[in-house]
Amino acid sequence: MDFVLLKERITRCQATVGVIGLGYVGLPVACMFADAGFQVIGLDVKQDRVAQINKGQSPIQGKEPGLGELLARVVAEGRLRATTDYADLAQADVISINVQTPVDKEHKPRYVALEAACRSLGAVMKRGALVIVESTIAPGTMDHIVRPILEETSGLKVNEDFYLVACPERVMPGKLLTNLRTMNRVVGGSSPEATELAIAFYRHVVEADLDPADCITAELVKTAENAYRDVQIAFANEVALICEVAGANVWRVRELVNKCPYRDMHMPGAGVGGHCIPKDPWLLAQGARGQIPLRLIPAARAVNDAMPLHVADLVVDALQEAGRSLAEARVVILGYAYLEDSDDTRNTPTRPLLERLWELGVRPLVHDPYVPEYRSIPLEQAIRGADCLVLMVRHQPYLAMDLLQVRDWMRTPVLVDGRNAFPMAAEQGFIYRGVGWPVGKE
Ligand code: SAJ
Repeated sequence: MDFVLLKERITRCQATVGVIGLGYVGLPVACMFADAGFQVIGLDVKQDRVAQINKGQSPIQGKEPGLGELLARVVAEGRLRATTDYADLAQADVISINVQTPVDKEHKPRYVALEAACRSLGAVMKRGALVIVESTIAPGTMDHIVRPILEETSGLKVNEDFYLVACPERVMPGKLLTNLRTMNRVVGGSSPEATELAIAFYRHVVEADLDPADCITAELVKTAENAYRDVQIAFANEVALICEVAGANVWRVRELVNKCPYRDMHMPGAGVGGHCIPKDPWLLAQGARGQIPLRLIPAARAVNDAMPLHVADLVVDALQEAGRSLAEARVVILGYAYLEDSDDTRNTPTRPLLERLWELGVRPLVHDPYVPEYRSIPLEQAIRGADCLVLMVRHQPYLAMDLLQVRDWMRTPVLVDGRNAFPMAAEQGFIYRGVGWPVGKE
């Protein structure tokens, strides 16, 4: 395997690049390496997505500044082509794998897509290729799953016949291209040569640090950085619950806690959604291989998963004060996406909230300006005649509402605030409940 030749081809952008998985991560990756000057072959199993991309149209909904234009340009220039056929990757020098790695109901990783990608790639991969896994994976996955499958299906041996690297993505919906350029990356190679090749590769698009490591370190960093965030959010949520009964406003408490050096109390809220934070703590936990008792990570997940149910309790409490029975109350949920000004609904906290309210006999109406199935009713029409608004996401159109006008549209002015979006609502005549707000003096 000619390390020098491959490094030369990568450095000069002469390497052929394959990107497996053209979703939220893979598509921006494919576009950015095409834009850097590489010939890129994008592979996805969804024929309609491949067709859309080959027409220069982005299949990604929501606001992704620059992605649509970049995709159209690199496709028009012939630098990016999408395919469903793995045989098209046979000549690829560098292949990046960006497929989803969810966890199941038992919080165990579901590697169906990853294993399928490795098997299909292994069957066609050429000798001397550099394979990079960007998906977030449990510590040990490269060694126990990715490497064995690639070796078995290719007949090649890692570090002798091909290079293997774990380089977990760090992107957020709404900032995909910026994140890929500006966020530091851990480059975890199966050998120092693999790491060196991957750093030369990423140097073409990443302006930030490219930190060399081995595979297991890269797997641990990515899952730990997101488990860190989940634990921090859970701490803020538990302090919010304490504030409600103790009679203080958690937002003032948080402000003053964070004036103390080395504190960074996160934001309490209606729950934790998305494709990263609810999942990655379980991937990290998997790395313990059942050999140590894990208490903090599962507890944090339980605290955060309970927040939408707490919001349901606030709804019940507020309607009781307003004298509206649950059966008759017209409850409107504002926000189905998991994150502000995004259309991404994966693991949205609004779903368990809805399930809980249904159990209680409430039949809420859901509104979300970015999610197709919930944006057909205009906001004013959704609010008119309502007895309770439940703010779950800080979408800009909600923050821009004139609450006095909203109050006049409603039958009963009740506002339950899951994200501290309307701290002045009580002064504006609403029966108000907020996560972390004092429920009322004893
Ligand atoms: N959330 C809170 N309180 C907080 C922060 C977030 O309740 O203090 C909730 C959000 O409402 C949302 C969920 O948690 O429902 C996740 O929010 P997020 O800001 O973490 O956004 P994500 O899911 O897109 O996470 C990504 C991750 N980025 C990468 O994996 C590269 C995460 O590591 C980042 O920290 C996060 O973006 C970010 O910084 O925005």
